[in-house]
Amino acid sequence: MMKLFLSPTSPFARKVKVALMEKNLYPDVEEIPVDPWSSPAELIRANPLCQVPTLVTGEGLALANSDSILDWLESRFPEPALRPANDPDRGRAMAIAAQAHGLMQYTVDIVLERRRPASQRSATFTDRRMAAIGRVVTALGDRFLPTPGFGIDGIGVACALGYLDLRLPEYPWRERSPSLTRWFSGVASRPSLQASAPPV
Ligand SMILES: N[C@@H](CCC(=O)N[C@@H](CS)C(=O)NCC(=O)O)C(=O)O
Repeated sequence: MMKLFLSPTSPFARKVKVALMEKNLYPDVEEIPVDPWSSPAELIRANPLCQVPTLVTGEGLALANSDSILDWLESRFPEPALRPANDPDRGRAMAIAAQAHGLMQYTVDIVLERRRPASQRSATFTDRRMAAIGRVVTALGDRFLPTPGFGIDGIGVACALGYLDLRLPEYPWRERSPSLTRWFSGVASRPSLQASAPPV
């Protein structure tokens, strides 16, 4: 039995949950919902970084960092594969997944910045992050549209866009990219995305 520390709004944790579901492994996973910001002892014991997601394997190994967890899952449970077997498709999927990961991280950065007292906020930092978010959304639609099927690239992009909708609902990313909008609508009904959707 694996254990997954997660919080309902974390896009990184959602990525791991979706991957576990797409690999049909979720019946073997015990969910441990935590708020990492309250520094729960159980999470710190497993992962000194005190972050979600943290996956504790059946052997008791605690893995942090969503991409490391996906790497481990892919080597431990290769089927169904979430990565193309060979280049150039494999490289392309990883390139898209990396953009999606950055999109999540930059959106989280803005959320954290907004939580700071007004006197400590940096408009320069927020503007820099917003500009990059805009570029990534455009690039995902123009040249980095996830490949058919729903592997690490699609999972990452869907979780990143879902998190944009949750945290920056005023940001009109759909206007920037009709092709990305169409792709997102096409995958939205997948059971893994439905079951992991953040609370509204
Ligand atoms: N690089 C990590 C980022 C994980 C992360 O930032 N998780 C956030 C929740 S969205 C967290 O646990 N934050 C608590 C903290 O940083 O103290 C990953 O890909 O898993």
